[in-house]
Amino acid sequence: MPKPYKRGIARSRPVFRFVVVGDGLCGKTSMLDVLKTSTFCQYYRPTVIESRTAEIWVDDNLVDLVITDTSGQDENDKLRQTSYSGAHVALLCYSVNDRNSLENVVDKWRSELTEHLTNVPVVLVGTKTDLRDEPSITRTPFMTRYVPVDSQEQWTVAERIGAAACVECSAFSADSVCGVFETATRVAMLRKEAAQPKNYFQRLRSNLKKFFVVNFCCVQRTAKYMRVNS
Ligand SMILES: Nc1nc2c(ncn2[C@@H]2O[C@H](COP(=O)(O)OP(=O)(O)OP(=O)(O)O)[C@@H](O)[C@H]2O)c(=O)[nH]1
Ligand SMILES: [Mg+2]
Repeated sequence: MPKPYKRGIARSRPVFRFVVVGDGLCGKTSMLDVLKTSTFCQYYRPTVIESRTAEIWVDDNLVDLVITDTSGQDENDKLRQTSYSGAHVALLCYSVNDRNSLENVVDKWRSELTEHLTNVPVVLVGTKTDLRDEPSITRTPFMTRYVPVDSQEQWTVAERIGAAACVECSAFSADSVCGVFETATRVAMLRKEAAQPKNYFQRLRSNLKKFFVVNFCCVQRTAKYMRVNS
């Protein structure tokens, strides 16, 4: 039988909701697979929409994450737009070996996020960094589309879209995948902290409000239970 204090700890853990967006094939699902199972699959399996959970330690806090993986394909635009509700942070992905996907960060994704997420921080994520030094990409400079994106360009775009942070990873080599989610969690924590009431009276008012809401829910639940069992 589970011990009561375990339930207490589990309940007090912060929970943050992330939504992961970006062009189709840019590597969103692979990044989540590595976070959850530490395995990389080289075969492409298109996503429709999928919700996953994960636990992560950030600055000595164990945090629960609920991550919505979306489809980057245009034909799923309508469906994807239903997944934004309740998100604390948006992870906007592009692939460092595909300039088009970085251009779409500005041309497509920025406006979609602005439309559906008000006041939600965005973390710009460059994926597939293992392909940056791939000879088949770097040896074709005459095809400008295939010159990999460098960190400086990434920061310029991050500033342009007002991103809260900018990170890179490779699902293939598992390099910095956890770092991406640690950064996003820190951004969510900072945002939550900033939204906390600052002075004593604001804190007191907010705590009293929480207290009454919780107790009101308990009373309602007890009344319902008694009605059902009477
Ligand atoms: N070399 C390399 N390949 C990767 C990496 N991440 C993903 N891929 C490959 O890129 C392809 C697409 O990856 P997905 O993670 O399915 O892409 P996605 O962004 O989820 O695509 P949608 O679900 O259509 O939006 C797959 O064949 C992966 O194996 C990476 O870090 N390095
Ligand atoms: Mg996917």
